[in-house]
Amino acid sequence: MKKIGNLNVEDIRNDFPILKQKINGKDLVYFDNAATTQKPNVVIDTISQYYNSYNANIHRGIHTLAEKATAEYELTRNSVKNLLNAPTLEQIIFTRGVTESINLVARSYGGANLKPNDEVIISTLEHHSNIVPWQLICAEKGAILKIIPINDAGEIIFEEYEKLLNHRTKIVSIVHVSNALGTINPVAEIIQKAHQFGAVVMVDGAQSVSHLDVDVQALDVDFFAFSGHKLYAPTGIGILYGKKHLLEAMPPYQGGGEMIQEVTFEKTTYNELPYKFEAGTPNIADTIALRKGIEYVTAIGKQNIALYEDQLLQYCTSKLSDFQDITLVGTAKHKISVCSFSLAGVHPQDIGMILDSEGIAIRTGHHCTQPLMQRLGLVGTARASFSFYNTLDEIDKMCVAMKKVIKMTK
Ligand code: 7TS
Repeated sequence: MKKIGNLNVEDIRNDFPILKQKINGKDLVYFDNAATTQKPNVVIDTISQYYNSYNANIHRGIHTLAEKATAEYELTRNSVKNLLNAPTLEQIIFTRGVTESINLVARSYGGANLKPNDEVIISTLEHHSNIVPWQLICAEKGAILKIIPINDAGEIIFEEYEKLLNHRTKIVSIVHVSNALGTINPVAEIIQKAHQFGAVVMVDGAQSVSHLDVDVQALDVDFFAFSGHKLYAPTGIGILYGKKHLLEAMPPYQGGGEMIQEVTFEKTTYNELPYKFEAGTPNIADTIALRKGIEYVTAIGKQNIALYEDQLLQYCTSKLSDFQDITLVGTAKHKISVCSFSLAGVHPQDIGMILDSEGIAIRTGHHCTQPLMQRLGLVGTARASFSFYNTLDEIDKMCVAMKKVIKMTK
C-alpha cells in the first residue's frame, strides 16, 4: 500500500468490515462514497447494543431503559452541536436526512414567508432534493425560482448570482459541495451577499460535513442540513440546524406526539425547540449511532482527512487525464475528492457495469442532478468518489479496469 500523509489507512480499513469482502471474485474497491459511506464497527456495534440492551421509547418513560435511551439520544444532539459549532442544543433538529431537512424549511419557513412574486435562488449544481421542494412551495405561493448559472468547469458564476439578488429575494438555498462534480461553493460569500438583501440562506451540507470543517456561526448561515449516512453513520437520520429566532417563528412541519405542549379539540399549543419539529417516535438507534460516526471522523481529524483525500483526488485526476478518450467533468479550482468523467462514445452505465465485474463500485448516471447534466450536455457521468479509507492502489486498479472498458467497448 502506497502511503500518503499521516493517516494509518491500513488500521482505518480494519475498522470497516464491509471492505474486506470480494465482489465478483475481486477485492471490493468502494468508490461510491458520495452516495453513502461505509460504516465502522463502532457504528454497527452501537446499533446492536441499543437493541440488545436498552431499546425503549424516549422522552416519555421513567423506567431505566427509557432514561438510558433518552440520555444516549440527546448526547448525539450535543455531538452535532459541537461538530457544527452551533450556539445551542435547541437549534439541532433531527430529521431523516438532508431531503427532509430541506422539505421542512421549504414548507415551514417558505410556506410562512413567501408571497406572490417573491424570489428563491438556487444554483445549477443542485441535487434534486434542493430543487423540487422549492419548486413545490414556489408554485403554491406564486413565488419565482431563479437559478445561478455555472461555467464549464462547474463553478457558479458569482457575478451572475449578484445580479439575481434584489429586494424580492427571500431565500437562497445552495449546495455547499456538489455531489456530481465535487465543486466547493464559496458559501460564506454567498451568505454575506444574500444577507445584504435581507434574504435567508439554507446550505445543503450533504457532501461537505464529511470532508470539510463546518462552523455555522462563522458562516452566519441561517439553515444548514446534512445526512448521517454520508458521515460514516446510519441511513435514516439527518440534521437541520437553524438560527433560533427563525426556528421559533416557524410553524410546525408535522403534527403528532412529542411536538405538542397541550392538545384539546379546540386548540393545540406546540412544544419548545427542538421538539416542535420532531413529531412522533424518532429513529432512536440510528441517532445514537450517528454520534459514533461523528466521533470516528473527529478522531481522525478533518484536516488530516482533507489532506489525504486531496492526494487521492490529485492522483486520480492525473491518472485519468492520461487516457485520450476520457474527459474529466468538473474541474473547479476548489474541489473535494469526487472524480466525474465520461468516456467518448460509451454510456456511463456500461462503464459502471464493467467496473463492477472487476469489484469496483462507482456511481453512474445523472446523480440526481438532471438540470446540471443538461447544462453540461451529458446524459450522465461515471463518478468515483473517495473516502479516507481508499488508497492509491485502488485508483490504480480502477485505471487498469478502465483500459478493459475501452478494449471491450471500442
Ligand atoms: N444533497 C446533496 C448534495 C446530495 O449529494 C444528496 C445525496 C442529497 C442532497 C440527498 O441526501 P439524502 O441523504 O437526503 O438522500 N446524494 C447522493 C449521491 O450523490 N448519490 O446518491 C445520493
